[in-house]
Amino acid sequence: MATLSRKLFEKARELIPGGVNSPVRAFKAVGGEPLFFARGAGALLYDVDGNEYIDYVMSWGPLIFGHAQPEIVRELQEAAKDGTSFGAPNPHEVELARLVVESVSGIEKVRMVNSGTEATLSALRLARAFTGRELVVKMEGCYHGHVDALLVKAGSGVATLGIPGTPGIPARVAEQTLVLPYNDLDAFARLAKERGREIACLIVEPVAANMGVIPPRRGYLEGLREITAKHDIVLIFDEVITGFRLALGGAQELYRISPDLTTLGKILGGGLPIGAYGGREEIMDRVAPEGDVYQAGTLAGNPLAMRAGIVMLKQLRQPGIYAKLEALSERLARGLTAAAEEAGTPARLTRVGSLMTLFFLGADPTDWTTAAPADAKRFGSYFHRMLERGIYQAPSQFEALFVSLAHTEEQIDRTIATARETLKTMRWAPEA
Ligand code: HOZ
Repeated sequence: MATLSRKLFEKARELIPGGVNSPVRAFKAVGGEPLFFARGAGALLYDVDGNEYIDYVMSWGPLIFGHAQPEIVRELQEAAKDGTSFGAPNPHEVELARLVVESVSGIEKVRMVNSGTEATLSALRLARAFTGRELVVKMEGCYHGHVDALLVKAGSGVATLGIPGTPGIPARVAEQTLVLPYNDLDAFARLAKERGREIACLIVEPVAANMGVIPPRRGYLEGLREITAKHDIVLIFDEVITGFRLALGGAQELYRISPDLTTLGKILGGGLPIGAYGGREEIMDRVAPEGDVYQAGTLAGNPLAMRAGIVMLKQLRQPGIYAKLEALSERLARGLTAAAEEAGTPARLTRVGSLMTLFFLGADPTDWTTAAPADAKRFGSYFHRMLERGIYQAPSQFEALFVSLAHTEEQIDRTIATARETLKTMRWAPEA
């Protein structure tokens, strides 16, 4: 029963557009009403009515050690005693910057901001200033925050809710963005040949995770690196989701590719609002006050987010962390795949590390065109049946499942058993 959630949602709708502060949360794509949560502990979430869920959203990625991790909570309590924001330099910024530069190979200098959206919009401005060019290339179905120039054919909520284009974005801005299919290297090679001299940057999620998880084809990222270098186009990896998740050094470590700029967020802040962009020194030195590209923020580098981030990144350096995450993720992926097979459900599980999506599709998706036909209605009934049985997933077919280090094997096995039971029921009642 979700009595209190229902009451809160009613009230929220009177006060907040759609009752939520970020669209996908409203459950519009799966039907029904969102749950309101009271607290989290480890891999578990508790709603305001006292129901318990195994959580695979994990705040959309930041909580790689689970909810309310004691080390982070302790650090935040200490940090708060010293003041929450100075609007002036503090030593923790330097320490977090050091950890980022040491961890991420493509980053020689880094600037902290407050969200992934801020990071991508700043990276775009910087790339345009650095190259003196205006065009931006992005991939259909990739999501880079709600930046005007990057909402064109975007993933995440835009794909989930089927919003064709957002009013309020001037046509002249949208025209500066060229959109290509993800994983189609030839399309980019052709475009670069024709218009390379006009293109400032190419921004891509190295592993697409906002149209569901779609791994890069072999050679795709290498090809992007080669072609962008040839045409002096700034290559931006949006690692807001993949950063510190797929490896300490993110997707660029996993695939051994050094982009010119990288955007970060999520895990970097240990669960507090944060973003960052960084890259080659030559480019980053154009940022004010060293250079002429303006970008600023009162809460940027605030000690709470910095200190939580430092604790997070230091823990991620411990040996065996990523192997453990991989083992848990592999266990879940294998179990879900088997559950779908047993039930005769046409489904495909895509995965890179601890990011995965169970697509209700007959073939592996490789881009938005092949992901979009996934049976979102079937996903909606799967989602609700899992939820009733205590499993909380993103309320959209086109988002990732996030596995954390707080998930236990027992919780993963319980999730698989629940999926098996759920998918079997769905087989007997196809579209209930
Ligand atoms: N854009 C996020 C999913 N890719 C959703 C953010 C939220 O609702 O918190």
